[in-house]
Amino acid sequence: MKLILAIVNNDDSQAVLNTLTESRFQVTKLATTGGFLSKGNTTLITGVDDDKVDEAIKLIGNEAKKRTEYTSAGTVYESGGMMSMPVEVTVGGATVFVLDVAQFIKL
Ligand code: 2BA
Repeated sequence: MKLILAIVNNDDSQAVLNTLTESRFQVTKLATTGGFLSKGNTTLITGVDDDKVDEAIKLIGNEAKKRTEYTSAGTVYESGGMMSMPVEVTVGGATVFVLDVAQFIKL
């Protein structure tokens, strides 16, 4: 058995949770914070049989793809006024750890 820890963007977490549970994976969702940006993210914990690891990772990747979005965070001074400039940002993606499970016990 393996334990998968998947750290995903908050915006993707519900879709990842849904696809995993629809495929009968059992999942625990933790509200976490990235150490570098100090922004909220979501860590999903799922215990899976060894032969299901690839399927789980594929499902996570399908719903937490890296993609480009535009935000109006930047402003420039132009033609006598402040103009909002679209800034390209990469969002999504997943950081996935796969750990060996020594014991799995439900009491
Ligand atoms: P990612 O590498 O995609 O990481 C996204 C989030 O995944 C991280 O959020 C952190 O919560 C988790 N994570 C990634 N690698 C990890 C690891 N080896 N162990 C434990 N947790 C891990 P943040 O820490 O807020 O980082 C956000 C993004 O900032 C990272 O995206 C990376 O592109 C960049 N970054 C992180 N640490 C950096 C550093 N020391 N120097 C430069 N850039 C950094």
